[in-house]
Amino acid sequence: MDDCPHCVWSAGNPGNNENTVYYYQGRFTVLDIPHNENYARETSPENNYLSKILETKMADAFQSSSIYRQYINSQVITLDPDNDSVIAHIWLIFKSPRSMKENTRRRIETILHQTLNNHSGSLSIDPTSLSLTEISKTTAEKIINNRCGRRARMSATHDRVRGGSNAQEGEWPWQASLKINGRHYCGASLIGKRHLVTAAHCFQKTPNPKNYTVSFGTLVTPPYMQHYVQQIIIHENYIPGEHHDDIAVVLLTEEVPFQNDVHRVCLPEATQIFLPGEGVVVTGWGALFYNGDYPLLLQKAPVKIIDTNTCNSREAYNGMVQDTMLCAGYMEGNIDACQGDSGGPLVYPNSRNIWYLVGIVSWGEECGKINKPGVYMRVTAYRNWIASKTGI
Ligand code: 4AZ
Repeated sequence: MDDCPHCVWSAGNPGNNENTVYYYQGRFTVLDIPHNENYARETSPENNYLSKILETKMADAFQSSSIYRQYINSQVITLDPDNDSVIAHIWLIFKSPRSMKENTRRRIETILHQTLNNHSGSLSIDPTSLSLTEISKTTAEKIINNRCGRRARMSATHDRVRGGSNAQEGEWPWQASLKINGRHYCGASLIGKRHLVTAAHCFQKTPNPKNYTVSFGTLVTPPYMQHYVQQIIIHENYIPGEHHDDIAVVLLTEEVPFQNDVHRVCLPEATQIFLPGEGVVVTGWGALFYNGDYPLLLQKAPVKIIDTNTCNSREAYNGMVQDTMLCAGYMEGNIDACQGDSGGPLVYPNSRNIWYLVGIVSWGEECGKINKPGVYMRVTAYRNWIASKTGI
């Protein structure tokens, strides 16, 4: 795990052929939790809080156990509120030599049993409720790829957008390329099986859905998993040439089959707060410099959320940044979104490494200039609008 800090999981140790990777699905009941339907919602604070505690407990237990070398990952997948308890559905990955498989499995059960039976924390768990089933790799991947904001498999080697670097396959599986007549025109983010969010100004050239296609993956051409557009929904208050309400939803003609390198990002709840200084990432196939070349490979750039007052200072945007917008980048410039990144995602990884869409690339004065960071539509401000148009 240490060589892969950003991985949801990494399969095995290359060069060690003896190990086989095994996947398990499990569940147990957390007792004495006042009934609250919010636990069921994958992005609720309640779900996230309880999942984080359980994930930390499990990771600590496995990492300090005799099978710590076999342990790859453990996650809470869903929470299911049930009277005065919550059923936690979990997902585990271990590696072990085939001959040790049954032994490892018994150890996993024993460790989980002991961990869950230990009342040292504030949570009490019914140890008799524990069940564990081996599942196939395909099933395991399907489970992860149906959740929002998770990465299935990727070796997050740390190797544009301006000032960025090449993205790895599967690193930003929600990133889409919106093309006009087959040419990359804007970025977009997959938020559901048929829905994307992007910037309203991406449709200024032509509002006809037939002129657009959508593709995924890291290479912008040739298009990977090409999809067609059924409907474009532009924010009612968007005015071409102005910056406010620069958001649109795209409905595809068909569902996108989720897989390791193509699946949806999480939408934050309307009340979620992202603080200045928080580390976020902008991705896209936009220009590497203002009026510069375009890359073939998706680029990623680490940026920071900038306080709106700072961003509205006289040297910066002098009051043009509204509270439905968010600045991200650096006041000293250099790393930034650029032309062709518009509509694309600005994402934030929470403490469980689940990725949330916090911004949509919208505008800025050129790219990477001092005191002119990128300006994004603030997704929390449009969360209810997105729900009203998509049901998501
Ligand atoms: C554009 O023209 C554009 N530096 C997008 C983002 C930024 C500047 C320009 C932010 O699409």
